[in-house]
Amino acid sequence: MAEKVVRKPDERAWDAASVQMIEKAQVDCTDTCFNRADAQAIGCKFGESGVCCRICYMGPCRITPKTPVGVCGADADTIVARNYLREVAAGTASHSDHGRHLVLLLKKIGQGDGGNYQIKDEAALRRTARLYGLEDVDKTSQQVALELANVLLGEFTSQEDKLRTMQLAPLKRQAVWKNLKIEPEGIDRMVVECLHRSTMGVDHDYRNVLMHAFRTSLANGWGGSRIATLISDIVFGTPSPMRSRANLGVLGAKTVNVIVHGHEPELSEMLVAASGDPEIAALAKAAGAEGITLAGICCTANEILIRHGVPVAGSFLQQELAIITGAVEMMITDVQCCMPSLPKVAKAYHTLVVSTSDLAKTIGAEHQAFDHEHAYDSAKQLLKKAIDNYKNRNPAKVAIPDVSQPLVAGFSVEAIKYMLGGKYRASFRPLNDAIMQGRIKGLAGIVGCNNPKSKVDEYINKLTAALVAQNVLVVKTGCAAIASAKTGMLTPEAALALAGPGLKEVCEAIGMPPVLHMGSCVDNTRILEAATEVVAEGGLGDDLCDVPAVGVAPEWMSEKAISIGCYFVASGVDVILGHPFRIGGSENVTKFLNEETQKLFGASFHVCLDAEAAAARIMEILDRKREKLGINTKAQRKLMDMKDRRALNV
Ligand code: BF8
Ligand code: SF4
Repeated sequence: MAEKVVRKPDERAWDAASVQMIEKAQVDCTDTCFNRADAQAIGCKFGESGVCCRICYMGPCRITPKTPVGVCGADADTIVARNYLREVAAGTASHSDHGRHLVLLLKKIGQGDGGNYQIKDEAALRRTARLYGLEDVDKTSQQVALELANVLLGEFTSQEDKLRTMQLAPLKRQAVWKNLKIEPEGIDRMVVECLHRSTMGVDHDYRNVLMHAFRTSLANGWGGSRIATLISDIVFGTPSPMRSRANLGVLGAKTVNVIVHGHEPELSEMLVAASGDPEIAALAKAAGAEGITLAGICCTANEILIRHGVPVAGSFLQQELAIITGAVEMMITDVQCCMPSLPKVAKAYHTLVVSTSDLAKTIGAEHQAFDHEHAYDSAKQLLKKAIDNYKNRNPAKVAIPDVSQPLVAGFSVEAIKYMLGGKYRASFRPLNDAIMQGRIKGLAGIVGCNNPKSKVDEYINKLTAALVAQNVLVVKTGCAAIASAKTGMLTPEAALALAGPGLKEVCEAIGMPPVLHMGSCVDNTRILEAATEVVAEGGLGDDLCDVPAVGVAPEWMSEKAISIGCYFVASGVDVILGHPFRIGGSENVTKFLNEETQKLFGASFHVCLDAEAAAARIMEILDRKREKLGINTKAQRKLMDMKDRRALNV
């Protein structure tokens, strides 16, 4: 039997702040996901390969050489495909429910009932309304907001009509979906159908099951998530590049530290506003602090970073480590990626963990439901409580790592267009030209989570550096973006120093960094939007699968990442995974997802276990696409080789 391995702190994380806090956790005898991951290392092989079925109570059944089918007769293909479908359903549901909450907020604003929430970006509202074919001339923003919200609510509930948001994709891609009969109807209907199809005795043909997984994921990427991004931009503002800092060193030694953790921007936006309230500043001073520091963890961090420049305390696997600094007065959570361990970790310190969504309660956390009708006051109440807790900070337990890096983030498609073409000629033309000339080889979206099974951030950062050096423009979201931020790679200066000569030349000419932080995980749809702009601009094919672009999820862990991976592949973008799905128990399912999808979508999944293998595979894919487009001409290759050699002085 394999032996359990207990890894040293510097084998668990790449950045110095995390390593320091993992060491401190050991001194403080605090449990973290890192030692729990080591304890769980010898996982269940049936679960891992996807061949455990718990769908009905004749089981649970597991597939072995002696028992090749379950009690009902389901074989490995059926069981693996059904389990996979349920993962995609959960990932889709998470992002889409987030989107739904924002639609409901937009509706309230449209009804004049938004309380402290308003339309921040009128241009984004009208632009989006027009995307959905709504007439906005001579209408107030409130009227447009209400009409748009009603249309978007229909995207969730539609029983017969196909999703309207799909029409934002290139026409040729829409035809692919139509021919394959995977255009989704309402988002909610897709998720319900996943559960129906995968219950005992329904859909047993693994291909049919998996095609519905792709259909459901499209309802996420071109539905729920896209809607979440569109409305966030309308209500909270379309992001544009701004400077900030990332890592645990952003916490203040003498300030009241409040961390907002989770995903939905309604809460974090109001906390940003309330943290600037003079009354809050005065109360913090009266409590003996120099002020208040608001910082984010996980995707909510990305949301307020890209719109307000609020510093990022850390990514997903730093949520416990932030508390272990001993300097966090309050951690406020809403939904998704908030570990149930937080109150237990907090017990060893003075941190108050407050949950705010009725969807998400945790034993040991104080629950204070966020009052959307009195959002500003509700946020202020939370901050006041945090200030009150400052007196309980125990200096003997405080150790804030002196580690943080500067960054630039907030590259929405609008912002990229503006950078590329200027205010009056905003367009993707210069990017397309650079790709066609071979100065930029292609685009890579490096996205997704961290996973304590591997050394945090290592794969993400090594891969980013390797791709940038080979003239690949890298766009990022989620925790993968935070990983780059923590290395300093999100400053134009640092990234340019790593960039290959062609990419460097283009970025310097345009004034654009070679690694672009585009937002949170729902903002992966911005990557699809950017790829759609590239297609629309012309010269690089007429479908997303023609564009030299890939998606990568190096250290993924969440069901949301599975759904994202599926909608990328179904959209025609190859996806590299740093570790495989739980499908190894079915050769057919593995072959379908990793090979056959190429024929259907022009893209598939590829598993590359380390950054070196991933970089090589990505360059291969980009090269193949370039060849197909006819832009890898010998003359261009020779020119680039000469330029590369000149830049390297050889
Ligand atoms: O939604 S990247 S660990 S925080 S799931 Fe979670 Fe993964 Fe981070 Fe954002 Ni996305
Ligand atoms: Fe077993 Fe079939 Fe029930 Fe699954 S659905 S638990 S394979 S009997």
